[in-house]
Amino acid sequence: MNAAVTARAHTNIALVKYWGKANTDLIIPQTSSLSLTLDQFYTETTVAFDEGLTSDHVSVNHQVLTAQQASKVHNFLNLVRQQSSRTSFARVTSVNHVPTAAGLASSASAFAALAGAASRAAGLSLDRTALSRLARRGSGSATRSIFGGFVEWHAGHDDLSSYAVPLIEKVDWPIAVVALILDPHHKKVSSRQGMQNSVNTSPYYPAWKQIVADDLAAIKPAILAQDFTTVGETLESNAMRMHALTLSAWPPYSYFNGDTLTAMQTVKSLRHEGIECYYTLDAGPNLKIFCEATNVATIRTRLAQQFGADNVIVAQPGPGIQFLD
Ligand code: 2P0
Repeated sequence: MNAAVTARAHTNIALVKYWGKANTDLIIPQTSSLSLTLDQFYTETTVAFDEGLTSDHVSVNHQVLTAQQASKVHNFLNLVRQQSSRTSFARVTSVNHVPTAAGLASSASAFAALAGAASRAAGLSLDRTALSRLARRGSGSATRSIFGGFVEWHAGHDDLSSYAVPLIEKVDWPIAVVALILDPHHKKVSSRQGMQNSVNTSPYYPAWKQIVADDLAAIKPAILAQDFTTVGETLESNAMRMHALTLSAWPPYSYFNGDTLTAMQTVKSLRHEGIECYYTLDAGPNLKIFCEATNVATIRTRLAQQFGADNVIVAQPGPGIQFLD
């Protein structure tokens, strides 16, 4: 057996969303996107290639996956084997410190950690750009989780040109993201399926591409200037316009539930009371509320009263991929 390698990667929340592929095999997106890596949600993955195995062996959160459940991981390991001299199967052990498929983008941290651990265990020595490209082949949002802080994924046009770059890795800005878990269960429409449906059937898709270009142009200088209001307004409108692509698709669908709408109203009430904060949502009903650190306690208390303290998690900007040896 070759040496085992363990990598830890954090998840990220997109402030300007990725919602649609131009190339589904290579996972080249229709647009660029921009995210913030979070410290509270991460995946630790250990990979060892082992000549003694007769198939890839994958466990997630201490449960062994069936061949069907592990097919994405197996396909990903095939890519790593193609890029390296390894031919043997691998043992993969992964633990998510994030509510799986709760719309907290666990595939981002999972494939970023897998890209790091598998490539190193296979004897490859990839720089972070190459790691970002490799992670992209597992899941689009994983492209960005190689880096910490504010990260932009340049859409590019092929495998070589589509990767993430950090905008600010060490965030010296007292901000936080309050995650509100409204439903921890698996989503009914996967992101992969949902975004493809939007690309293929939403008449608003061309407008979305222009919105993303405009929002990126607005949010990048605002982040650099620590202009909280512009960042907040941009991320909230971007999220709602992404979700408009689900309602305008055919057949239409939505990731919102009733509590999602109630929680949006709470954020608006807080703003009305002078507590400036903004929400975003991914492919699930849970809100992530972007706020200044000085307002975290007030927001947390309000959400805990309404939705239960266990459902409120406060995150700060987090780091890029780390190797644990
Ligand atoms: C994002 N999401 O930018 C967007 C916003 C969800 C909403 O990327 O098919 O799991 O593996 O590339 O990355 C979630 O989709 O999809 C996602 P695939 P992924 O974070």
